[in-house]
Amino acid sequence: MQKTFFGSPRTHIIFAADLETYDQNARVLEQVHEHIDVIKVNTPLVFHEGPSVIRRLQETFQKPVFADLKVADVPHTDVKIVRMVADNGGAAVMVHGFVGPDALIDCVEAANDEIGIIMQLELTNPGGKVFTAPIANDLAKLAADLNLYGTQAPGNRPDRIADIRSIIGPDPVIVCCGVGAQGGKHQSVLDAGGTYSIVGRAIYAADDPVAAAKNIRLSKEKQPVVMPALAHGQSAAIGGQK
Ligand code: O7E
Repeated sequence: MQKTFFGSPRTHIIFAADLETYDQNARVLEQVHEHIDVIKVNTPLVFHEGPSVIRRLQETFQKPVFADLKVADVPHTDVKIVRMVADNGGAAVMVHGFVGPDALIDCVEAANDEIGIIMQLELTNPGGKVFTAPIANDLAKLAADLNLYGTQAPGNRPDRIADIRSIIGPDPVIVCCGVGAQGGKHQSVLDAGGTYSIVGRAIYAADDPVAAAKNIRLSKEKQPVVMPALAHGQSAAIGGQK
């Protein structure tokens, strides 16, 4: 059984801390931290602030930090990045599945059960359908065979989340980017078997980031209200999926 590097999901939201500096991201996180489970950092922020930004965010906001560094190199380079994340307080690191089994096995070994390895499968941009989508199911099988902590899936293509869940089984986490600005919906992600929605611009670029985060979070808690006593036994739902 895998460790739960992200803890138990509560809001099922990962905040993509994609603003340029620590301070800019911290200002948003101070407002929205109670509505998110995990903080994701990517390469531009780590270049700007250095890898210590991972521990700084983790300690300040008491949330696991997921280093989305999209590791995509030969094994002896990949493992250095994995160790850099582990040694700087990260909870998980993103590795491209196309690096192949040898590189992934070395990454798992380097992670030493201190951090989770999450495999990138299928990019959410339209061009992601050209080269990454055709290999994504095979990569998902490999992720399952290697017992990785989880995989990515495109949050703006719920049918693909369902495909990937059926391949990897119930236990690994599935982190689904593309929710909000790229068209995906939190409720659809969870209905399709995703564990987390990754949300960036729909929160940090909103006029009111708190209201935005709250709305996304609550969208999964809204149950359809069934109207009683409609004619001919029909029913109608109000609310439900946003
Ligand atoms: O569209 P936004 O603003 O919500 O940001 C989306 C974030 O998800 C951003 O950090 C981007 O780098 C990331 N992402 C994608 O948008 N598409 C992908 O295919 C993969 C990721 C990603 O997060 O990969 C790791 C799970």
